[in-house]
Amino acid sequence: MSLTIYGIAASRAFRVLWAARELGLSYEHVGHHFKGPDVRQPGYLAVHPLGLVPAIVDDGFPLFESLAINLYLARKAGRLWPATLQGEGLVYQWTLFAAAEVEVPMGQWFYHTTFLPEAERKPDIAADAAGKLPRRLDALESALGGRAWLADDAFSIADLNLAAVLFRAPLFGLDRWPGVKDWHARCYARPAARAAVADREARA
Ligand SMILES: N[C@@H](CCC(=O)N[C@@H](CS)C(=O)NCC(=O)O)C(=O)O
Repeated sequence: MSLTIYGIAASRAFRVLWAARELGLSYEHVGHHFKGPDVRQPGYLAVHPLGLVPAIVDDGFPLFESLAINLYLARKAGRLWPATLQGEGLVYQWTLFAAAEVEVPMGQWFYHTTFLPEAERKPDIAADAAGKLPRRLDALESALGGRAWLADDAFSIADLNLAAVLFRAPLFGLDRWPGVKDWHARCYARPAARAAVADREARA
């Protein structure tokens, strides 16, 4: 039984490292930087054909796409996985919502307000992204509707995947969405999340 997780913690590998900690998995962490050169080597390209991070190799089985990796690891461990079929449907819904609806505007807003050097920021891209996020946060606020978690009644991989994609949301500001704000804080108060954030901040 061996699991290798590729990608520095200060990247989307953070999502997988958080999940692995939540699941109590033992793993080897290979902190390839997404800027290379390790990710350009044929050995790594056989694991992730685009040379991006993260990726895993689980007992010889390579897999990429951070949120898909998390679904796989949770399903395999039989943990963070809802007991009901409807709960499972919600795991797919919120994971695809994270990838298809939230990741791009969240990332563009962060890049063009904070991350890029000022000269490279494009205010029109930031404004467009900032215009898209409220409807998505409204949807999440109403789905939570006073509930603690997204699927069934327990923290699941649905919460982890969406909260991980919303890592920068507090910077955007969540005061208009108190349910989302509390849910986000609940997710990041978990010991596994705190440890993964600490690794990320250490740029491991
Ligand atoms: N959808 C992919 C995105 C992977 C991705 O873009 N990773 C970044 C690091 S966070 C990367 O490797 N960037 C290097 C590049 O674009 O060349 C996932 O979630 O795993």
